[in-house]
Amino acid sequence: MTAVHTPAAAGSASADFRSAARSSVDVSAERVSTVVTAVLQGVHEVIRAHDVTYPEFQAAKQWLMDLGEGGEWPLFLDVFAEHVVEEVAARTQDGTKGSILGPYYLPDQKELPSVCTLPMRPDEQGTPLVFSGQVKDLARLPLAGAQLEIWHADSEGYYSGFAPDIPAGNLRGVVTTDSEGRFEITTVQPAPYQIPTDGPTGRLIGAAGWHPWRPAHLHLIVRAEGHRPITTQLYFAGGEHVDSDVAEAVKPELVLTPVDQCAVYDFVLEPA
Ligand code: MBD
Ligand code: FE
Repeated sequence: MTAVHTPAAAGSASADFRSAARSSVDVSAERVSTVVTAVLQGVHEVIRAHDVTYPEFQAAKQWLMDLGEGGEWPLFLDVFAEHVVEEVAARTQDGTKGSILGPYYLPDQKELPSVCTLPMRPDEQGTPLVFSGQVKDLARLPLAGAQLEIWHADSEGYYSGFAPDIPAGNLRGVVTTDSEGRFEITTVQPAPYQIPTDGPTGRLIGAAGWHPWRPAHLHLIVRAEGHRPITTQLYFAGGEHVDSDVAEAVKPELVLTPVDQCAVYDFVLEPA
């Protein structure tokens, strides 16, 4: 299970993000000043409290330059900061718990019926996994025609679109629920994800003596008309790193317990 990730592969999350996220938020000067001042005060405080030296400051500057040049800003921010943004968003969210989007989402994937198999290579490796369930509203009434965007790593921890040699769209799809809000998706068990150890994010993790792993997970965005979409992830009970996710994105409500390679999960969406 030692997947070899190249920084270049992780880096393409950067170009993808840039093209997808051009839509800018309307932010007042007051808001910019408030938030940016607070960020800078935090940095100043750390420098004072820890007696940060000139060589350390220059090394940090060099590392930040490497992070940008390596295209790893999306990876770094989604691993180390997104979980707190999600925590704040979750303060007003009812229904199924959310989790972070991460750097490997791609829009416009293959549309699939309620009972389906995700696009995969003819010789796709890995243990089969049948993931089924129902999408419901807060009153637990089924949501017919809901959409589940699903994407996950392969049995070596690689994502299509971000690793060489994996066909576009592999292990990604947009599934529509049936008249009872049900779905049944056949795929393969993903492997844990290792942050590429040879890029700037991995070098930082190594330098700090942390571990670079996320537990195996399925990514989902679940949408239904008139309802607030939910971005989440599902994990596997007893899996490696479930209790020590480097991205701190595991919630107890999001852990599946598969039986005979079948995992069941019902999603609950709140009104928009
Ligand atoms: C992942 O697969 C992921 O989901 C996140 C959030 C960060 C890095 C890799
Ligand atoms: Fe992921």
